[in-house]
Amino acid sequence: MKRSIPRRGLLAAALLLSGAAAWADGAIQARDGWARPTVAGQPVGAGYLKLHNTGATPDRLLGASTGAAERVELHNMFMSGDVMRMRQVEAIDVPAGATVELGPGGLHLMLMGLKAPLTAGQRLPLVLRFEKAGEVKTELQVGQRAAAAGASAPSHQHGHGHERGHKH
Ligand SMILES: [Cu+2]
Repeated sequence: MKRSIPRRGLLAAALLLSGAAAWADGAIQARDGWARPTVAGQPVGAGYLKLHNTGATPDRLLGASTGAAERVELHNMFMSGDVMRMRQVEAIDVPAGATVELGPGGLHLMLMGLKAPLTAGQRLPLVLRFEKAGEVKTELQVGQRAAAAGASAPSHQHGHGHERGHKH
C-alpha cells in the first residue's frame, strides 16, 4: 500500500518561514523542532527541525533517537510523477555555515514504532548524532506547525505502510 501526497504540500512547505529564536552554542545547533500529532494505532510519526552549522567544516546528520519511538530514520520526500513519495536516506548534509531545514514535503525525521500517540503540547527529547559534532540534544514539540503557517497540511502524511523500496 502506498499513500501519496498532493503536490500542494510543496507549497505548504515553502510557506514555513524561520522564526527569530537565537541559536544555542555549539558548532551544530538545532532549533524549532516539532512533530505532528498522531492518532492511536498510528505506528509512525514525522519530526522536523532546523540545523545550523556554525563551524568551518561540513558535517552530516547520521541519525537520531528519542524515547518516544523505537528508532528514528532520516527520510526525504521526492516527486514521482504527480505524487510525493518518501525514501530513507543515509545522512543529511549540513554544509559549513549553512542552515538546513527539515520540513513537510522534504527532509524529515521518521519516528518508527511509536510507543504512544503523539499529542499536542508534548515535548519529545531528541538526540541527534552527527559525524563530527557527535551528539546534539534538542526536542520536538508536538503540534501543528504547518497549520499555524496557514497551510492545509495533510494530517496523516506518513501513513504509508512503509515502502519496501529503500534504495540503500
Ligand atoms: Cu518518512
